[in-house]
Amino acid sequence: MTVLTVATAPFDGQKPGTSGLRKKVKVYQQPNYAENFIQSVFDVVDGKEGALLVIGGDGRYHNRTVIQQAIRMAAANGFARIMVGQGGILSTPAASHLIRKYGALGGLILSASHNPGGPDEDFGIKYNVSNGGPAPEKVTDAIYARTQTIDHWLAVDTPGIDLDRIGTVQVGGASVEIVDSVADYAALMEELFDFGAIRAMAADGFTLAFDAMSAVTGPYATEIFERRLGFAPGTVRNGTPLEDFGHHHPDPNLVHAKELYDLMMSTDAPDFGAASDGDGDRNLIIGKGRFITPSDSLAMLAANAHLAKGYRGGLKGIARSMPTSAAADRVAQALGIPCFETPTGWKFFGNLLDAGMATICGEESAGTGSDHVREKDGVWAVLLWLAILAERRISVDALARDHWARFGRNYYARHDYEALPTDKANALIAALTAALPALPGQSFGPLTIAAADSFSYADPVDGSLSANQGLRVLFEGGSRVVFRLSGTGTEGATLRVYLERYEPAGGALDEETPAMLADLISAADAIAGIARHTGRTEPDVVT
Ligand code: G16
Repeated sequence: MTVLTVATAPFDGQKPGTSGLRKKVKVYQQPNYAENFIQSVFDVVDGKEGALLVIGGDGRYHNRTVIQQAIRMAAANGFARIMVGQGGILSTPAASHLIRKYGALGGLILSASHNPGGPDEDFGIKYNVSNGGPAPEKVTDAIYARTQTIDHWLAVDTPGIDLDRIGTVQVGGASVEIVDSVADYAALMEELFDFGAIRAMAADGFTLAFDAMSAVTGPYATEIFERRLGFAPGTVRNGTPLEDFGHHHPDPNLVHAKELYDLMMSTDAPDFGAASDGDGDRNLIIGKGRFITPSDSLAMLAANAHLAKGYRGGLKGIARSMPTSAAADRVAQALGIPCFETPTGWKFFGNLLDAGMATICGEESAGTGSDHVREKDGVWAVLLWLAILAERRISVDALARDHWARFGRNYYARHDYEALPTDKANALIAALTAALPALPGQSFGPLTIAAADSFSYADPVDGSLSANQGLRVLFEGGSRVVFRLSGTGTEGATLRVYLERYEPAGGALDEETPAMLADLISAADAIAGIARHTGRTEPDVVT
């Protein structure tokens, strides 16, 4: 075998964000760019000799090119085995499962998640560690440091392999296994959920619409929902992964999954509607005539999880990211289990899951998951909902009303201001950070500020500290506004404003969310000067 040593120069100085390194495809197509990042990963991980590496992606444009190169590089860097999803396809949760099941050292996941794909759109690479979860900050910091000094990368000098043929081939000293992208994941789902009960509900006429958004979950959803659970052919929509996601934005929210939303609000609505994103880790849940916010979904799943086979023993704890609503906290309290509040980013759940301190986790950004893998998991969330409905045999709307009648309701919305000039967004955050100490006691319309701070997190397992994780403004009565800059955008800066108002059980539980949040929305602008700093008077996306 010939190993090429290619001279290179340090990177563009950008730090990988919450989910690896996301950039425009054109950036990734520059000579040495992807190679520099991959070599930097390999340079900082120990134990490559003789180890297994998992590689897969969401099928977006440039996926196959980078996978071929990653295989050559992994072989040259000493990995003995490389496991690749057929056609280069692995959903993020399926990749997490393969890493765990086969004891891999780690995995490269090629995705820019819910961001659009295509020659002018986005690409990304993320490294997951041996527990199957995203690399923790100490690892991403080390990768970043290495990108600043890198001067060469290694690759076996060999043509590309056939990524579509299942089987094992040799690349340099490594054996490369092309595996079925779905089989192991589907088997795990059958362990966690009583497929017979869901199949019986489907046979009784319960209907489902699942929008795979022309992204990675198509093959998973078709196998599980249509073939194994017996939902009608056509249940899975947009089920073929496309390199440009059919020109859509594979983000399962009310803006980008509008067709599904409209269907679910129509008289032809099936009983259950769901969607997942580019790489299959996010989920959108809509019942007939009833949208369930991700924060509520976490709380409702946690309250009912014991009805599903894999969770009969109950939950050890719940974890949610800070901007996620406190709905889950009330469930944890009722169950007598802890609820952890972590910074945004799935990687912060890893230690809690590994330590057995939490069983279910969730984020307002449409992510829900459990200790079955170390990523959020879109198809899993749909299956847990279906398993619960198969036991309770009520509608999504009835389940939601029942939940709010018991726990109260956290009205919730997120306003996104996208593609802002970075300096303006930073100036807004800096000014608000400076103003925080003076906020308590000030009133905005009927709302009075009780407390304001910049969120920091001390990991209860390893004690590591993460500061500046979002600005929180808490009002008397439990309402809240959170301001934070996105870590996943690829164009300028995105300001996220998270709005939450709590109505206790017995209160106004069935009102329209925008009306319930109107005072908070005005207060948020007055407090942060959104229009003044950004010139924007309306958010680009409301979810
Ligand atoms: C990623 C992380 C999520 C996190 C989200 C935040 O999601 O995996 O844990 O909640 O980013 O995004 P932002 O920083 O833009 O608010 P994904 O689905 O893009 O991998």
